[in-house]
Amino acid sequence: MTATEMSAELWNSAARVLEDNWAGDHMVPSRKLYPHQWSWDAAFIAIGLGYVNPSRAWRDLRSLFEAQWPDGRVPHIVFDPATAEGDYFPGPAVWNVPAYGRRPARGSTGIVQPPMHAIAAWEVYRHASGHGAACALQAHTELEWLYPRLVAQQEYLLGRRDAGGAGLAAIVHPWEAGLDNSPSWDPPLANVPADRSLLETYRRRDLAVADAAQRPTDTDYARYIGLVLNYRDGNYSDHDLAQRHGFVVECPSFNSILGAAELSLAQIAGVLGLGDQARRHRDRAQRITMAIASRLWDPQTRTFHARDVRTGRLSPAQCVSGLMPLMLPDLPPDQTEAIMAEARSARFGLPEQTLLPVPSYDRTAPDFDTQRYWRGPIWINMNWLLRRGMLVHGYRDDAEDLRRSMLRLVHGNGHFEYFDPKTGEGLGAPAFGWTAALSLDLLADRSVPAYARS
Ligand code: 9WN
Repeated sequence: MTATEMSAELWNSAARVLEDNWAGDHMVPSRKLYPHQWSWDAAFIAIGLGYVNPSRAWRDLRSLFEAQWPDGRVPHIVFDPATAEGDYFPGPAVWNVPAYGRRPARGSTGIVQPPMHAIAAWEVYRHASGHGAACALQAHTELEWLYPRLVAQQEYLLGRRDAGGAGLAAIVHPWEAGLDNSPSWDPPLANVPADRSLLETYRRRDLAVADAAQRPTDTDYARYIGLVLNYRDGNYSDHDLAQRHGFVVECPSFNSILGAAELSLAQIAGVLGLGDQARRHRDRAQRITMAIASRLWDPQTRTFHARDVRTGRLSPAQCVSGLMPLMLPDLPPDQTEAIMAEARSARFGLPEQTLLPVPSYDRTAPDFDTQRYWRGPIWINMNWLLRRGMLVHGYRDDAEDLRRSMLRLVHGNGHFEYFDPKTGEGLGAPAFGWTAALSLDLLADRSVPAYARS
């Protein structure tokens, strides 16, 4: 098969996944496992929809931000009222979110996910002119609608969630990172009681539709539910988090996205004619970068780690999240080079050595697991962000190798949620939205992010 035929085949299959996962006014990540709208999935998916159906990209982002809380938080799941409680766990009744704004009660969860949306909105806007004048005009109008909401989202995270007081956002649940059972969370989670009787009251649904070996253990799940109940029972308040809540962590991936979002907001403010705001966003991005560089960096391992705000300790695990600060153009050169060295090391082995994209966890760690979720498997969104960082810092050859290895992987194995880091076999949910969406972007877009270093 020629490269052109491969690209056409992949393009068509990806577009089909997005078509099939459209649910009227929003996208679902996967019909099989995730029947509602997820926050950072919507952002990654919008980037792909921007090529095949920009109106849906904007509609999906609107659906998500229509569920934004008055305090600025954007919920990690917006529940589809047409989906039964039993079709996803923990569903609306467990979260029991009160009515807010004009939203009915139980319409969403009360936690967040990484703020990828400004990055997505800017990407969709950037590609809109390719679809003609009407699309370009629509993109401008949508940016005007989204901009204040995106700013409120950042202000929530940088305000109420700055539990460590150093200018970074803390997450209160592993699900907030989107890297659900990454080994980064093991030490902070060890202090959270694992009450397994909770799994008798509340039954897991994921194991009915996915292989248990590829999902979190019951012990971890009991902790996840305990954390949800604690945050819920405190009315989702962020007051005194470090004292009142068992899991309060600064994640390098979450905060790198937070910083990169400020740079996309600067671009958006620019096209909306808000020059002063653009400068504010760039300043904020720089402050977030400096806070990551000083607080989450371990000079011993020469990579970035999650910090437990309650104990002040860095998590020892070397995870793909540690590579994410590469997205930030003002990262000190020494740290930039260290990330590239880490990505090329036996731990992550860029395609040059393995022909595969980077795994979610250190390949050499004794507990590296080729099947279980975020404890080894390859995820396309993480690799897409890593490639973006490479382009930001001018590592064009590595970025191109990574792009090709992602496309090869998805073309050969399908639009799966994640992939075995040794064989490339597809794992988790099939017909997964962001794998398809980002494949479209990788096929179409070889350009450098607008704020890349020259
Ligand atoms: C919990 C939807 C989400 C992704 C996360 C991924 C997984 C959910 C789950 O699926 O998490 O939010 O039930 O395991 O880890 O990144 O957004 O695709």
